[in-house]
Amino acid sequence: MITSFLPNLLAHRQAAPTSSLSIIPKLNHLALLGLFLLAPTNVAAASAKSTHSISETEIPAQTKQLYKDNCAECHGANRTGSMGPALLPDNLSRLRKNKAVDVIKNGRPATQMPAFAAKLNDQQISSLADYVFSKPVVQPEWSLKDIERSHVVYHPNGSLPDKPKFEADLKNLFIVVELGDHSATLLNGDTFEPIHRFKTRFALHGGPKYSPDGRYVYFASRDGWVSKYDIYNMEFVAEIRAAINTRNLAISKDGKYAMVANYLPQSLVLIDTTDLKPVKVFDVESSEGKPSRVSAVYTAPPRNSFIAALKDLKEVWEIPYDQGELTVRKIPVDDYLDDFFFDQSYKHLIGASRDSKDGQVIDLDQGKKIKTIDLAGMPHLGSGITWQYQGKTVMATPNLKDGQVSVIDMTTWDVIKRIKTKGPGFFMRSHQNSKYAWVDVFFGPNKDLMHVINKETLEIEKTLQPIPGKTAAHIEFTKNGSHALMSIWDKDGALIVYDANTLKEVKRLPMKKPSGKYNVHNKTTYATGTSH
Ligand code: DHE
Repeated sequence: MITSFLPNLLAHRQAAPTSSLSIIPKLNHLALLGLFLLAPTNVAAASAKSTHSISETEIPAQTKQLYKDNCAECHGANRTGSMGPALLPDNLSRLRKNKAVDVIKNGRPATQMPAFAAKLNDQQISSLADYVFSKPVVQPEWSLKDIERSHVVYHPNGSLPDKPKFEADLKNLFIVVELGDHSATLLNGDTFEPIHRFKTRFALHGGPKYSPDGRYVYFASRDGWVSKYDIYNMEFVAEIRAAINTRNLAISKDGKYAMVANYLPQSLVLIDTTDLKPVKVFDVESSEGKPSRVSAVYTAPPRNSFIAALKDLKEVWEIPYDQGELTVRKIPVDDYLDDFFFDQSYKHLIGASRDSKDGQVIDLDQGKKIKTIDLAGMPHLGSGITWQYQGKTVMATPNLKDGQVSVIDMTTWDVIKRIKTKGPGFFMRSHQNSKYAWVDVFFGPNKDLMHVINKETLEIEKTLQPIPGKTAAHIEFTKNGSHALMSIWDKDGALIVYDANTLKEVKRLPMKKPSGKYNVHNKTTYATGTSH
């Protein structure tokens, strides 16, 4: 609901202090994936702003003992996570206390989180919930040694067959992330038949990223786990925990590196994708030593670099990986910029200002701002797409605060149209072979609607309502653009396949809150209609 989810979401666009504490347990093992307790479950749960700002020093000793006796084994003695997720305020900022109490009391279905109602009384459960939301006293650490200790190789590189274990067009496969029970489905994009369903780490975030040949897919979880999955063999091959609180990951154009963006510690972690060994940890701080969380990291293929958005510094970082030294290029900007979009040449970066009043165009070669774009509705640039309109390239972005899609001329950077929608949207998609762009109405009473915009007229051609009352979101097209796949964001949700021309439903697959879906061809070719 807009009233509940938006404050939280907007809060993420604003600076907030990072928590503190100590520790470092050693982690591993995929088999233990179900042991998760209190992290985000759904967008509704994400809705409340964290009300928990007490310090760990205010927590009674009995509560700490209760935690030690009942929780520490899975969640780490110092709450930084172990087999279960980290239970630190920043990791839980998307969760309400009453939901936390409910999970402790009743357990979490489909995981190994047990119910404590028979063992602990209401007061004890409530005090444990206070504890997990309390600010730790000592700054948590996750050093290179901790990262290395977490590293697991299930199948050494080259040990699995190179021939896929199934018949399908390997470029028209989809990975569908199902947040509802922390799973993913490998889907055939021609037949729309699931090929395999498997457990993932808890609470994945950001799009999974493919190797250039599409054989491997890399996932990042909010708890810092990076997993490499071999699609041909349908097996995880390696994992590593890069941080305590991670945002997303990006893969280099040559597929050799993964870069992981983190809030806690404030770092970027470069990983060799062969077996996920860490290569380098970049402490993210200004020249004066002021640290910053990293909002997200992006790959810039034509530049052979990674580009990072920083939460707490007015800088954009570019890290080229083709020049021997991994030197950071720090580009000063005149505002905190979150949520990036790049033109197809990666010469220009469009960033949203934290105060949400505008977007800024940065010329990456010159390293300076060249234009301010009037985007008052808080654009979600990460969801931006481009297409050809009347002989010029335009980009379009939904807005997180206003019910409108902004269409921007990418030569003049003027907003040429604001398409009114039934509410703020989160994800927007198209395909170069489709005359339509799809945008959801993620927030508010009309969350069950999906608009289909005609790219030639810039008007809404049709508004779909697949399941009244259930959030319809996140479209991705098949390789040739013939079909559009939609998510119904519900525990008892679905993936709905539409004919992308007639806009008629052709198939419905039950799924557990399918958050996003990712087509191998569209992603590995950096297609214009989708996120990169
Ligand atoms: Fe996301 C991608 C930031 C909340 C689902 N989200 C991204 C990316 C960024 C981002 C920067 C692009 C990185 C990438 O794909 O590698 N998201 C943020 C936030 O700052 C925000 C508002 C707050 C937060 O807690 O992180 C946020 N995001 C959410 C959610 O609540 C969503 C709806 C549910 C969830 O998964 O937690 C959500 N975000 C997604 C998805 C993508 C994503 C499904 C991948 C989109 C794609 O198709 O590429």
